[in-house]
Formats: sequence, structure tokens, C-alpha cells
Amino acid sequence: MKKLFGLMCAVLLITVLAACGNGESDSSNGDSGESASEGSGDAKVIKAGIGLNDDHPQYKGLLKFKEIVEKETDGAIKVETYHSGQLGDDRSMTEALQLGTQEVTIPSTAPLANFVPEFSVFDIPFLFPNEEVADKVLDGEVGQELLGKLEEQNLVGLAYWENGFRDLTNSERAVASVEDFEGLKIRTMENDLHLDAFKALGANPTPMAFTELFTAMQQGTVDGQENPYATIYLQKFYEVQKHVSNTHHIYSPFVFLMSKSFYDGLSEDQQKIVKDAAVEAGKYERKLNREANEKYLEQLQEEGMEYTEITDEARQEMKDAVAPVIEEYKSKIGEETVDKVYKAIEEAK
Ligand code: TK8
Repeated sequence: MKKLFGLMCAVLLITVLAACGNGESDSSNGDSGESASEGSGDAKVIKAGIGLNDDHPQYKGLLKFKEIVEKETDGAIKVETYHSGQLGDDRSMTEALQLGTQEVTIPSTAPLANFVPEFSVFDIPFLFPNEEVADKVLDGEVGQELLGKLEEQNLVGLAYWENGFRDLTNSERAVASVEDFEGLKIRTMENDLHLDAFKALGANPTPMAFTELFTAMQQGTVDGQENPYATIYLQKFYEVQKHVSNTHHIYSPFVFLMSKSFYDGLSEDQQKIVKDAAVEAGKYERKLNREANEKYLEQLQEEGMEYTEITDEARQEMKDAVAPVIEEYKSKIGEETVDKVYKAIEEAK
């Protein structure tokens, strides 16, 4: 009897030890099962989490960041990469950075406006005419100035990456004009400007974390959502959505964020390495993302989605419908910031 009990204890112990060693991260990107913190001795470890999956250009960019940082620091800094919301959603991961329990995340500017309201300026509908102008403004003086405001929130903004122009999908009907939005239950990001803009279009919007979106569409809690084609395709939204329209109503930037407490703990050289790596990997991500958004509209239709082209008249109708909301938000965001961004856009054209 005693022997059997001893044996059972031994088996239990081995199982527990085995379980502790097997983390869900791609720290070594071969799933060696050995988490970086264990194998990295006194290396500094960056836990980097995103909401999108490992097929998305955002994750490819993150792997590029890892590659550069680990090479340039000769392994003195290790990067563990987590995708598909494994560490949480844009908001909860940003809070984790503020607490210092996570080191990197790359949210869209929309949820980030809950931390620094001025970031809503980039979520003004129909603000940017194209990606090139967006790059110039974001990488230019105004964009960098806004990154600086993140320090007050215990965050460091290292670079802008690209989510892209957002397009509407839904499971109910083809949307070709403003009246087609009537009563559609649309999931939006957690941002009041987005909410009020969709209300002004006649829709019935619901703010929701990205990590809950697929299930909400599957269960019919919402009829539709809006994201760039790459996200719609790579996250397999075509499995739960029937219609897609090229509304292109908002250009969404991502912000590469680092925890300020972690950043302040780096040497000056290391701070320069992570900054340069975020910028370089960001350029790489933007390129991949534009190729992906170019490519995936066709594949969405091959997967059975019905595509509706928005005419210039219909887009003008949408602009007219949201214009009062934009006017209202100028003061909420800050007139000075809004004016600076509009001026920078004119200069960048
Ligand atoms: C992913 C999100 C996503 C965004 C959204 O974490 O929430 O719809 O477009 O890309 O940042």
C-alpha cells in the first residue's frame, strides 16, 4: 500500500514538473517548449503580445522586431511573441504595460484614445486620402509629438505600424449607401468617436474587444464589423459574414508600445536598438500589410463573400452624415491637435 502511494506521488511530481516547462509562447519561435525566461539566464525578456493571429502581417512584423533586437543586443534582450489575444486584448494589454507585467503590445489608435484622448484624431472618418499621406503625417512632427504624450501614461510609443483602411462586413444585406446601415448591429472598437459615427450613419453600434468579435458574429450578437481586408481574410471572418463593402471609412494606424518601466531600465544603447528595431520592423510590416490588403479582397469573394462597391456619391453621403460628429469631437480631441493634423495632411498631399 505504502509503495503504491509513493509511486503515485512520484508520477504526480513528474507530471507537475513537465507541465511547468511547457509555455504557450513562441519565444524561440520553434515552440521548443522552453520559455525564454528559463533559457535566457540574465537576459532581459520582452513579452510582446498582439490581438491578431500569426498569419497577419502584424505578427510577421513582430517576428522581424524580435530578430533585429536579439541580433543587435547579442541576446542580452530576448523577445517572447504571443499572438491571437493570448495575453489579452488591446486595452488589457496596454494596461499590463502600464503595470509593468508585460513589455510590448501594438494596439490600434482607437482603444488607445481611452488612455490619451488626442489619439482619436487619427480615427476621424475619411481623414487620410491614402497610405502615403498617412505615413508622412504619422512619421512626421505631429505623429511623433502625439507619441510623446504616452509617457504621461507610463507608456512609450516607439513607432507607428499599419492596420489599414477599414471596410464594412455584415451577414444581413449588401450595404451600398447610408440607408443600408439602418439598424445594423455593428461591432466597433472601444472608441466613442467610432460609436457616434456609426450612430450617425443609422447603425446600432456596440463597442467590443477584438478577442470577442468572431464569437459575437458567429452567435449573431452583432450583424457586422469593420476591419481591413487582410484582417477580414486572415481571421476567417468570411466564415461568419456574407457581405463586404469598400467603405474605406477610417484609416487605422497601430502604435508600437513599450512599458515605460521596462524602457527606462534599458541602457541608452539598448533603448536606441529597440526604437530603431520598432521603426524598421514597422516599415516591413506596412509593406506586407499593403500587399495583403491588395490581395485579399479577391480571395474574400472566392470564399463566397458578396462585394459591394461604394460609389463616390454614396461615400459623400456617408461623409455628410458623420460631419456633425467630427465637428463635435474637435473640441473633445483638442482643436490644436486636430488643426495640426489637417494642416500636416494638406502639406503631405
Ligand atoms: C487587434 C485589433 C484589431 C482592430 C480591431 O488587436 O479591434 O478591430 O482593427 O486589429 O487591434
